[in-house]
Amino acid sequence: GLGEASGSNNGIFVMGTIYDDIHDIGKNIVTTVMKSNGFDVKDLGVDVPTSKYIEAIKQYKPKVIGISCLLTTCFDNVKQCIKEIEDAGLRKDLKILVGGGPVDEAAGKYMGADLVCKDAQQTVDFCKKAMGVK
Ligand code: B12
Repeated sequence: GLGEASGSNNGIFVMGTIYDDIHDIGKNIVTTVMKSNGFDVKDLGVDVPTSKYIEAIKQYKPKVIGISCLLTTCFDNVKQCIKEIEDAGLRKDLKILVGGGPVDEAAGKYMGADLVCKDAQQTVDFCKKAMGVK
């Protein structure tokens, strides 16, 4: 597929949908487009607990991770997840992207994210810059 054609040497991107949320269509689109642009995407799936993000950050040492959230009732979960990543001392060299239909700038700020991405291309553009891809 496209993924193989362009290789996956652009860097690691960890992606998942926040706990209590099982929406995955947007996450899967972003994952597919990131892979086709040469990123090594570690897709943690849906309903992802904070502990799983923390494990993945320790294991893969990504420069960027993504958290998808389609439910306003889960905004606090994302906020808590980001706080725990920070408390674990893992935020220093890490950018955290959030996205999903109801996530606007204000929500992203509330959650403590670095950037709200409205679509997959914005994710690609940000990650290319963050990971120094020419
Ligand atoms: C499809 C859908 C479902 C499907 C999900 C199927 C699946 N496999 O994902 C099903 C039927 C299972 C479902 C269930 C529920 N849903 Co629903 N669902 C939707 C719906 C119609 C579309 C979502 C979608 O897939 N959009 C298409 C994708 C491509 O768009 P996207 O997710 O926004 O992703 C794009 C960008 O946002 C961005 N992006 C997304 N995530 C990320 C992450 C990162 C890191 C980055 C960089 C970018 C990024 O890139 C993507 C590509 O462009 C929305 C309504 C809507 N219009 O959004 C409601 C909606 C999200 N659901 C809603 C609700 C309430 C529920 C339920 C609670 C319903 C119920 N009572 O059971 C359950 C919750 C289940 C759960 N625990 O999660 C509400 C949420 C309201 C709110 N205030 O939060 C919505 C808004 C509908 C509504 N208007 O009421 N749902």
